[in-house]
Amino acid sequence: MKSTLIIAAAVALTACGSGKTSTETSTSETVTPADELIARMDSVVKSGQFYFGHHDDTAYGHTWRYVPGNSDVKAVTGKYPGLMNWDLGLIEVDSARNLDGVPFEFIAAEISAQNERGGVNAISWHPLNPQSRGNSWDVSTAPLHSLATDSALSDTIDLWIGRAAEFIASLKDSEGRSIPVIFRPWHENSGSWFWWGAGSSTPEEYIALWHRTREIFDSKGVDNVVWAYSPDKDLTREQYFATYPGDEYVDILGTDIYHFDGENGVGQYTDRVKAQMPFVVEEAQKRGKLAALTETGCEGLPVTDWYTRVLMPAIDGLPLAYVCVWRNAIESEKPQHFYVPYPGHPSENDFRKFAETSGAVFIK
Ligand code: BMA
Repeated sequence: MKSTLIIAAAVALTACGSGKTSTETSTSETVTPADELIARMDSVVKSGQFYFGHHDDTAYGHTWRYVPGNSDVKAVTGKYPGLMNWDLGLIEVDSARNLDGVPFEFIAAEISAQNERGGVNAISWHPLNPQSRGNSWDVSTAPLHSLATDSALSDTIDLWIGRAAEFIASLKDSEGRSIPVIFRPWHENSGSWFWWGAGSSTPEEYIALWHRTREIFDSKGVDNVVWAYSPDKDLTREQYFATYPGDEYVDILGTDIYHFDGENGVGQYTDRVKAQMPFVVEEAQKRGKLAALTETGCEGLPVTDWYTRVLMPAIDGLPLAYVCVWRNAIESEKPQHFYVPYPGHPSENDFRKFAETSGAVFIK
């Protein structure tokens, strides 16, 4: 049963699911699972808090893989992150496992578990290059230049987007209800490292890809998606909006900004967040949308008090729906590729202090 409070909050909201604006919303309209998730995040923002997110949180950590209930975040703070991110890379070719080896069945089960505990799920997607069949980072060809004229290519992309849509539509809780998720496709497009990025597409081609994505989801009746747009760092307001799909397509205005260069990079990271997030927040509020720091983190945490000394002041005062850090890869594969401390790491106390004092939402 949906709670009346949530429904009331959802219909009262200025930000409404799937790119709707307040004027298009009426009390007679059905409240979708996406509307409910937006309302839930909006009330967290209004209470001065934000969801703390971690990619692949319960799939693996620094020293373990697929241990039921495990989480590096929980091992250190006693709680799960309020938001978990998952990636659909390789779903497009019907693989049973994603690009980091995580089975899609496992992802679906963990999304359900996170939903049951009252948490939020977000989904990113690193699909193959549909022309070369190399990975997302293969920019040797630029498929978006030919999408409008190459029907074999557009058939492939449509099939791939359709598979992502079907996976998301299939996410159900134990009572068979749709689980709302944030979907953040075609991310970091202002950089040139992905085949959909600035070096491989015009703004018009990029926007057309977003519209195509939405049309395919809509044609399948998918109503459990909260749509997030997330270009990268160092953008002016004008650059940020040059590839913006439009208010009818987006629910969350995000940005991905990472900390590089350890202690030497503290000032640069802070400047980057403070240069971009305030206008993202301002524009989100103006448009009746949510804002988020959709990806961030300091790889390997060489700045051991990064969470309280760098992240907290950088985002202080910004009404964000969530702040998500990237994954803790298993040590034997990528020893320094982790973004939250694991038990025994010198950042443990700092991360606990962050969890207790920053307003970040963690859950039991
Ligand atoms: C990147 C790294 C990669 C990973 C990809 C998708 O930033 O973590 O190792 O394959 O994200 O999760």
